[in-house]
Amino acid sequence: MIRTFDQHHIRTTEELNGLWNMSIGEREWLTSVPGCWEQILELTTYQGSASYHRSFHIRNDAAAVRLVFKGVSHTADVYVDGEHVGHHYDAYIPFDIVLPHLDRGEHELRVDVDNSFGPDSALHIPNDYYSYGGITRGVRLEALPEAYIKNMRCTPHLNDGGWSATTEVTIANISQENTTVDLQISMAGKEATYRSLEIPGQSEKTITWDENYDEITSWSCNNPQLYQVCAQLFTDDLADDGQLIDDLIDRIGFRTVATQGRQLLLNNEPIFLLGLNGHEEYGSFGSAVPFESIVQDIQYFKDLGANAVRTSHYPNDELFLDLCEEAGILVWEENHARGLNLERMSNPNFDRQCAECNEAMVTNHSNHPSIVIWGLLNECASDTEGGRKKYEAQFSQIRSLDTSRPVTSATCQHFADICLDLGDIVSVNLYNGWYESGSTEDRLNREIEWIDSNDKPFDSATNKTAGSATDLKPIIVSEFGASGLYGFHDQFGAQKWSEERQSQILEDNLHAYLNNKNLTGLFVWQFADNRVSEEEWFLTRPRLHNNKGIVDEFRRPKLAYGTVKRMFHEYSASHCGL
Ligand code: ADA
Repeated sequence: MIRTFDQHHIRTTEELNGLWNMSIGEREWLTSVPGCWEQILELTTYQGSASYHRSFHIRNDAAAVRLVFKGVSHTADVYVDGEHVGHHYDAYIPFDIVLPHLDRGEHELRVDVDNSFGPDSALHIPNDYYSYGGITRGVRLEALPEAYIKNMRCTPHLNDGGWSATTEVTIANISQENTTVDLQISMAGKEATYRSLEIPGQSEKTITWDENYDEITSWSCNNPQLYQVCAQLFTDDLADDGQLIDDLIDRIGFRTVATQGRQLLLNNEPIFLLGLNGHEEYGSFGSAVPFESIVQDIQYFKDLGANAVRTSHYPNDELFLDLCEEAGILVWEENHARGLNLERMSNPNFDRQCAECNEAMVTNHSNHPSIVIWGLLNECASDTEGGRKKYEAQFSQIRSLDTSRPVTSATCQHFADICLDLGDIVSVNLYNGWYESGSTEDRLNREIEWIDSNDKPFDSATNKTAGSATDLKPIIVSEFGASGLYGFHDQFGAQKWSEERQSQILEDNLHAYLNNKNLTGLFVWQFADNRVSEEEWFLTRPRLHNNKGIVDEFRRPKLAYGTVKRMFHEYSASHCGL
């Protein structure tokens, strides 16, 4: 499955998920796509390259064929009938390849996949999560007509209590010849028709439809109402029996998100984020999380009383986003970068690989109503001038692609960060009780005081923040937590790594944060334990896992699960209606 709903009723599509052949040198395996090679027992620690192959069948004449890869970890080289047709880096963003006409009949598809670390890879490095190997998300084959709907983007607006939306549809003409088409777009009982659109050969045209909508039910956490938006393309004689040649269906929710002072506003109402951080990973399936497990995770989030999730530290598969918006879970979606110091950020590929990730994340996911915050560059060098330049560039890139959501970055550069003025929200990762000791309330208050006096424009001449005081910004504790090894109990609750101690630390942190009027939200680090790289991490990560999950990697709840659940529910009950 690629999405939880059909995106096409007219365009012929076929999922290439299922059994593929995989080989490393002379060795061959039958394996699943989506999948990670770490699920094969003898390959659980293999890092390197592997070749995936299968055949596919073209049944009808089509002008072109599009191959959609939702995620290959982490570098892919794609071959069709032996010819190299595409190269892609970064496990966490989708890519597609449009191939001009392929004859009817069988064709060979081969994907060479590599998950090794090296200078070419600025973002996949030894880290506190694992860069698995394989075709880890779904693959789809699509038959395209000469003119096809390449993209559709829909942004809702709320003005004086009424809803409107701007829908942009991009049509691509892949033939050499000019073509003329008709386009029909429909949503929530409204429809617009554009006739005789001329599209020169090898070019694209974007149509913008602004429309007001009545009787709309807003998308919210308690009532996550979704609407289908459908674009249909016809040959240029719609009035006179035009042929339907292509379509694209997506789903949106009518909701707005904004910040005002300390508040985050959803549909103009303040909302407090009771959130969880999560890696895209499940036990022995690695980053190829089975659909059943994603559904179960969402059920856990609801059971916990959480209303938000942060996709730390990279964009997630759309199946996860689809399910979040069906369940009314808000998403902070983050670009791919974790803990990169200035030296890492100076890798010659860093800027380009980040820019590609940002662009793919925002352009592919902007229709998802669940996404309410874009995040970038978790815990990178925001305490250096060199780092600041890169933060500036990435904040501005994301804002140039989408102005409808606040942008933030989670920092660990306590009392030293020089980028706090750049984001719409200030987000801090605080590990009081685990890496630091002392009173959590005092620690938080010191941090807030410092943030409020330092989230002003930075002046590189004086190396200080400058300018007059601006409005206060929302502050989120984007990570807090403690490790607890599943099944390790200390009845006195004193020892670190025990489930009891983990639960106590979370209780103490939650108590401080849920009672602090200056916070706009919090995200527990983390929902589930995740595997980490052996290089650089084995000394501090027992079982080679980050064990701060409130469930383990197989979703078995630890004591902390009950604590978080109780405190989230108590908070919601006491703030009901606020
Ligand atoms: C950081 C980081 C997380 C994780 C966490 C921890 O804040 O953002 O990815 O590594 O620390 O467990 O120490």
